[in-house]
Amino acid sequence: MESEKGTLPMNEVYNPGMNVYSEIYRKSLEDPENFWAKQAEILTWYSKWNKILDDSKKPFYRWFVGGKLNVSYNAVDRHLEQHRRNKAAYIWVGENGEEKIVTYDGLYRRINNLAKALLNLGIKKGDRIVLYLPMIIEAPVAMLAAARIGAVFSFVFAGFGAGALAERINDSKAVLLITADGGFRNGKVVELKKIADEALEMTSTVRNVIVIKHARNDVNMVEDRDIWYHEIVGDSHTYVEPEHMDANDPLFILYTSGTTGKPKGAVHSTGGYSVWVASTLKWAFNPDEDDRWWCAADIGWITGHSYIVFAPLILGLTSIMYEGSITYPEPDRLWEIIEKYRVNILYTSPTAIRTLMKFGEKYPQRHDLSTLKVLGTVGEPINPAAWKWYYEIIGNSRCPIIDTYWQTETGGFMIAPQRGLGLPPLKPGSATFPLPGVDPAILDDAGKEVRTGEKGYIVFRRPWPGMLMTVNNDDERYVKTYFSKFPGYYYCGDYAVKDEDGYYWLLGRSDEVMNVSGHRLGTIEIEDAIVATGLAVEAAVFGKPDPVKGEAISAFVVPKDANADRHELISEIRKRIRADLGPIYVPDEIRIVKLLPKTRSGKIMRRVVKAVALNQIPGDLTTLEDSTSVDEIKSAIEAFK
Ligand code: 6R9
Repeated sequence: MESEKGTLPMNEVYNPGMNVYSEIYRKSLEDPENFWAKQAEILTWYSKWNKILDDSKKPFYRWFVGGKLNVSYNAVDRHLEQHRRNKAAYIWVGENGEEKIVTYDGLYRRINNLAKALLNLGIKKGDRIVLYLPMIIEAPVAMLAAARIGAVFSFVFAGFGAGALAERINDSKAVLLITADGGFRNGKVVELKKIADEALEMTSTVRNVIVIKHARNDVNMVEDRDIWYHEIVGDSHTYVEPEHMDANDPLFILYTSGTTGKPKGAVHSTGGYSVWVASTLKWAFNPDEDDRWWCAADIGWITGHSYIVFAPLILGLTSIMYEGSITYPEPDRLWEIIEKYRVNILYTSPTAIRTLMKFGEKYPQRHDLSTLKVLGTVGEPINPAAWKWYYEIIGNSRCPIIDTYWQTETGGFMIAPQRGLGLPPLKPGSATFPLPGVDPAILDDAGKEVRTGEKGYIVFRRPWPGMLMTVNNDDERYVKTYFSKFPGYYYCGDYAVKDEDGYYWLLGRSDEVMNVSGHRLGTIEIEDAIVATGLAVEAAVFGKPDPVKGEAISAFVVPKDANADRHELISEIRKRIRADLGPIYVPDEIRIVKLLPKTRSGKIMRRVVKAVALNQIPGDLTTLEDSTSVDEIKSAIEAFK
């Protein structure tokens, strides 16, 4: 491992205070009750819990049982009394350079106004609300207004298509949708309301749609259903008393891809989740009161939920929020924003770094990046070349890189260097050590721990406060997905290895899930969508290694009409996937074949398609039904050479 990846000389960022980490980590495992009781003071509670962890219904763990709190109170109200009333909560930057500064007081007023409007629309505690929004201030406002009145929100990333949105509305049985006329991306308007209208044709639970005027594109307002945001939220000084929520009331549902065609709705709790995200941000990045924190993710993903909205607001920080592409109008957008707003901490993804690296050093060199003191990454393992560029060119060899390994389901960071507890010497590509309370192990197929340096499946041996409570409407799937491969242990679906110094290296997914530009996409979801176009009888989708995206989507498709024009067919499939699932799901390559390799029981052997397509040895073929299918894949590849 060492010789392969190497350890950079890190004296600048090596903090021998690692013994602080070791001590706290040890306490967190030896005496979790006291540890979490103390840690939970990071929040303000209306009333304290009577039990830290209830594990009587494993694996449905419940944290801070009986505790009462409100997340919107914790994220905003309490800061007004703590001298943060006029502190910026968000510095918002639009793609066209427009800027807006929203103070904690401004956020407070917006949240109360919307909360009132929601109550007026008859939204009650426990109701489900879907948010389909671009990166605008109203996004955190809507999340916190929902939390204030106890409604459970589900955010759908604005890059998703109508089919994906409809599926999430249906699964969550949402009664209200909040969207915008449009959002900006690469200088163009994405017509969100139009997509939402299409989705609503496929759903029946939504009573009202609140529409935010943002891009000012024309929209169709449906009478008695659609309402303009600005018409229902005046700027009067309303106050809505925050609901006293139970620590185990759900805060939100966020859908994520899994190994079936249907996305899973991870349900996160009010208390445990909030304690976890605020604690992990502090431990890993240790931001100062006056730091400007920039998590450059989209709010529609878990990274944005936890580290653009909940954790930084609970800690009372100032965040940068940017709507738009990182390469628009030029590939120095990120660097320009860092210089202009004197950003201190940047948290982004390896795929973004690789994208910007391609354009060369001249773009970052145009800007003064000297305010940066910490850098972070998330979403996939970071390759040493990208790590080095980020460290040397962006951080000027001064800033530690906090590589955070975690998932939608974990709520917050699980394995990461922890600046707040004493940084270890960093090794490029390793997420280093577990956070307090996180108890990882690496297992082989038989469930036995592998030896140091051996690859296996990473699991967590005990629950942690930020873990999902269940899968929406599907307790069985929760148990099956996370706790059945290795009974009693939380199974992440990733491979990992631990080196001789105890560092964890994450090595990618061990299941049928791809990681495309840091986004988790299910192969089967895309296959289903391809077949649903009616143009194909079957499809096999897999991730093909890609220097920028990590993985690119490759699809082998058996057409319904063998005589159809290939080019037309391919472009029609692309078009329909874009509209149904969204642009991020559109395959990078589609190849037409007559048949696909299958087992005798009829299952498509994706592994064989992938191996043959990548010119690797396909492994065991004894279960293959028709061996000519392998030649088919080979000749489909040949045809494109
Ligand atoms: C936060 C987030 C989760 C999957 C996860 C793993 C991959 C995320 C990583 C990483 C290696 C890191 N992943 N961070 N792999 N090193 N630092 O990305 O959530 O979208 O649910 O994806 O992403 O494969 O299982 P999510």
